[in-house]
Amino acid sequence: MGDSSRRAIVTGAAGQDGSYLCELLLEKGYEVHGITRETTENPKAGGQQSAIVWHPGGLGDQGRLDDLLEQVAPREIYHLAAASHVAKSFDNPWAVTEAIGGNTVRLLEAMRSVCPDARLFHASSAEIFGNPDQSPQNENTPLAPISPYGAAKTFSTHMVRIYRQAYGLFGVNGILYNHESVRRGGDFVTRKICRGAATISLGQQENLHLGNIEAARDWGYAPDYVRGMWTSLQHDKPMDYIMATGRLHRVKDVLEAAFSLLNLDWREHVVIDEDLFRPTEPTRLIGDASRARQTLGWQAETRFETFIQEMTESELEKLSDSPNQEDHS
Ligand code: GDR
Repeated sequence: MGDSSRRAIVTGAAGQDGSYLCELLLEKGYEVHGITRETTENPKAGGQQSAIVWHPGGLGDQGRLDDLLEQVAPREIYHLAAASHVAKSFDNPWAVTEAIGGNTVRLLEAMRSVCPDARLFHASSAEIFGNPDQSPQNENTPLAPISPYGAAKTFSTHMVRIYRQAYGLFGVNGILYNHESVRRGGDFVTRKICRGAATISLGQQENLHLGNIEAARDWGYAPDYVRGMWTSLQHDKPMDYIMATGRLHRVKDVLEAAFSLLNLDWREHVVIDEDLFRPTEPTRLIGDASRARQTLGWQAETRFETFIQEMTESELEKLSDSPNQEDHS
């Protein structure tokens, strides 16, 4: 194997963030090992997937994970694998707790026993916050999750902090606010809206069913955030960082941006579906990324309107190329 200072493991490598991050690391000359849930040797990923050394089978087995870390001896580990749907975590809380909390602990344990000098980036989430009186949030805002997903991410975030304090591991929590792209899974609201607008504009669909369109989020662009992940592990001290734009948009703003690009009025097509509302959801999730800006020189650069346009145009192009294509993301 090559130079160990440029060897990285990425969990969740086939997902939106994983695929962008693997591409960034390959560009920087890393030897990249990707762990995926899939059990085949050829999982789906964007870009240069043939250059990645794939390790299918997930993070569920401590012995296997210890062996893998020993064999690869990475300098950097990016832990992006998670059950990422907040709404679904209400339906399946135990599976989400295990997939988020259990996997993080197994990874920390493997690091502690096999490669204690490696550096870990853990993809934490804005969903660890939930008190509307504490907004915008920074790294010192008390954690107050209000979804099973958020509670599991809170647990994982604390475990990274505990391993940093107790064992001196180099563990970074990137507290990531929503971040989108053309590779976003089809169940997340931005991609669902951009795809819906494109489908309606081609006359292939009449309506789009949505939940709470008054909800607001701090939406950024995924490639900006993976740049932040890498940068956070190059700093000499491990810390937690908020990664966010600091700007709030409503779901309605996504609708306005995507539909107006296609000369459509979203009000004529959106059907509000009570079943898509969540039992609870945070209301004022706005990230203050001052620490990342001052310490790492990182900031979210891509504007909301720019990536919503890119996503909408990409959906239109995909549908025009292959009108009956299914969304398997
Ligand atoms: P979120 O993203 O839950 O914030 O988690 P999502 O895109 O699912 O929801 C954003 C907002 O849109 C509202 N909404 C709908 N959401 C979905 N998915 N489908 C709908 O039909 C719909 N209608 C309205 C939601 O109520 C919500 O307010 C994302 C994920 O990437 C997490 O993994 C990550 O940790 C957080 O962002 C930060």
